Amino acid sequence: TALVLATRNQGKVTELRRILSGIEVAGLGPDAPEVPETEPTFEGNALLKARAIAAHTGLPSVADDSGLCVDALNGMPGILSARWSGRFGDAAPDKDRANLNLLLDQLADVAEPRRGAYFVCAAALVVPGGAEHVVEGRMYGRIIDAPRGTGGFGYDPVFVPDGDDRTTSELSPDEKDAISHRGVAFRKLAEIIPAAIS
Ligand code: ITT
Repeated sequence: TALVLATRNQGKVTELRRILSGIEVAGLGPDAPEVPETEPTFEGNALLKARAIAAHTGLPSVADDSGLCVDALNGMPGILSARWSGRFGDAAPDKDRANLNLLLDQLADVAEPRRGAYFVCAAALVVPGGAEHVVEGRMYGRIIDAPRGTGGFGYDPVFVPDGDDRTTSELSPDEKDAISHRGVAFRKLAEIIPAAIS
């Protein structure tokens, strides 16, 4: 194994395997530690997760901390995006839908011109006993008022990226990767990875 993906989010795992194709990656084992996200920034939390898994496995590890920042909500849910509705963990399969419904409720009285939002992804690489890197990607767009599409995960069914009329759930996987916060961040990280882990 060249690299461990320090995430329990299956939507991220699917996308990261695609974006990092060509690099050998492994998922987390069942005994991997839970890492509390205690930092106030995406970068800080991505580094916390990558450091913890690098220490646990002794292998170079990459982590993704990401979220949706909504203009009319002053940047919320931001770093709280995964746990906004109060549901936690892998045992809550309806968590994504609960978060999405909360977002639609909060924006119910917000008119179209004020429904701007962007996704952020911080991508961290930690090599045991070696370097640490963290880079960021963003995708700008707006929140529509009812979910559309079946692809992606999380808030994708209500996010329409700038320059398109479809939600990121309605894009093909390749189309989403080409413009997404995660695609931008991890393509940057992929340029660093070969030298960093050799
Ligand atoms: P790990 O910490 O195990 O990686 P997590 O889901 O808890 O998993 P985050 O704290 O980074 O990860 O939360 C990211 C949340 O932001 C995610 O659960 C979605 O709700 C949302 N999100 C991030 N990227 C997204 C994307 O591409 N499309 C839709 N929603 C996204």
